[in-house]
Amino acid sequence: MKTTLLKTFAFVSLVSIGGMAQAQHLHKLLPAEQEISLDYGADRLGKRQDAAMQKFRDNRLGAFIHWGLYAIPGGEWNGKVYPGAAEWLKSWAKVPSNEWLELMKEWNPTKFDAKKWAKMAKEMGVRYVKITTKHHEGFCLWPSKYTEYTVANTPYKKDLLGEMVKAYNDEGIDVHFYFSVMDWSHPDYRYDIKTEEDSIAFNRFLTFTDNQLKELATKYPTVKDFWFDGTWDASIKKNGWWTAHVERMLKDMLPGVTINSRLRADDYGKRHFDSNGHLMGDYESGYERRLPDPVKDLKVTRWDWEACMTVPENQWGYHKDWSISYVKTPTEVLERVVHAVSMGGNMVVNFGPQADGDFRMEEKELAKFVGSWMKKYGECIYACDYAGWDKQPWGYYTRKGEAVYMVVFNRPYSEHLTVKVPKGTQVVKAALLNGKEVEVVETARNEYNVNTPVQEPGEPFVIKLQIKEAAGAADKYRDALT
Ligand code: H76
Repeated sequence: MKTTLLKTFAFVSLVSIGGMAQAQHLHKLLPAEQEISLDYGADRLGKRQDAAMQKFRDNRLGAFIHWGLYAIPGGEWNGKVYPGAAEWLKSWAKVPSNEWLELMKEWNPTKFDAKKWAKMAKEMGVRYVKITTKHHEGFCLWPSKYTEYTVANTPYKKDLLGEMVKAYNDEGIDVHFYFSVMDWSHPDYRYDIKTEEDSIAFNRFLTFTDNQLKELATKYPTVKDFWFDGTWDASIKKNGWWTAHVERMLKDMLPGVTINSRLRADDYGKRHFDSNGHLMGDYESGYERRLPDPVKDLKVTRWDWEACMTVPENQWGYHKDWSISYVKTPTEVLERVVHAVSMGGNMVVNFGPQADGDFRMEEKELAKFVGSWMKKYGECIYACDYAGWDKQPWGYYTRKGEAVYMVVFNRPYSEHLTVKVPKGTQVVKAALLNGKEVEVVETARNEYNVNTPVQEPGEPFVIKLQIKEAAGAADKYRDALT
């Protein structure tokens, strides 16, 4: 009996991950007259325009923190190192929950210093941090009164989440909560609802989850966002009403709070985008470890979105051996941040702290590298958006009002950067961010050469273009993209 259960569990987990990787959420908009009526579909059309959403958007660069019991084994169980995501080790090594949760006895991050963490984030230039309050394993970084599997029942005892919220907020950094609905520690969790018993148990589980969410919203009222994960199972798709209820409940409790699309399923179990093709939640959160195609996927500029990325191929929690997969260079990480912003999205870079509360060397170096670049060039990231210009091979455009930023990753041998502007747009001036002017030559209608400055160092750099547009030019160009 036990082995069968475990096998089923491992199978379901693998299917879940496979399904996630391939999930292509359709967002085909139906003509208005063909729309069907939904009780649990999108509650809004188009982007949210309020100040809290604008802040979310303007932040642009965030950090993810994946921290839980999985940091202790760091990808190794009984002498075997598993190459899969470290935070899924329980599943790879088929460890029963009670055995896994024994790790709580070893949870004592003596080097943890919330202020240091917040300083590191500040120096990196991130404007927000997404923290795993509870990952799939079920272990809570806050002293939840609805389960015994919390930090309160470890040698560390203190409220880790509370310390983090305070420290980040003190540095002026927004805190977002990651929350996994799927909970491997809870006996009432179900992957699917097949019997009356399943349905009764799962309803108890949903009440438990509501209680935990209300507890988080009450204890930490400065939280700006809930980012749901572990919401792909049939049990949740069959309870779309509950996802709509959670969104409403949190928005009633915390005015302005933002919620990711991954929470949501509609009346028919359609996720992220409802059966009429409208985004549910406030921003699309399907871009995990991948980005939209810079040429084909520009429809993403119709809604807010946030991508998140790992530094190795697929490690979120701490894994002791990063040599088993490709690890991105700091410049590659930076390029993804710029790429996301150039397409009107946010980027969240993941960190998997060690069990002792310190960060691995590679992550410290990465944070420093990004931070020193952001100090010089952050003007092209914060509060910037999709520019609507044809992408060129030298890099990416971002835009803020009448300023278009060229973020140059590849310098051509010719030293001329081609810029093609939409009809009715003129480049008036080009300069480095330190104010030094750069030569611009009009080479054809709607086309310029911007000459790269010789003295720039070998790092990606930014040229700011001041532009002039005929009224409506940008809007017209955007329309043509659909
Ligand atoms: C699959 C999966 C989860 N989603 C990512 C954001 C990580 O938390 C990973 O474990």
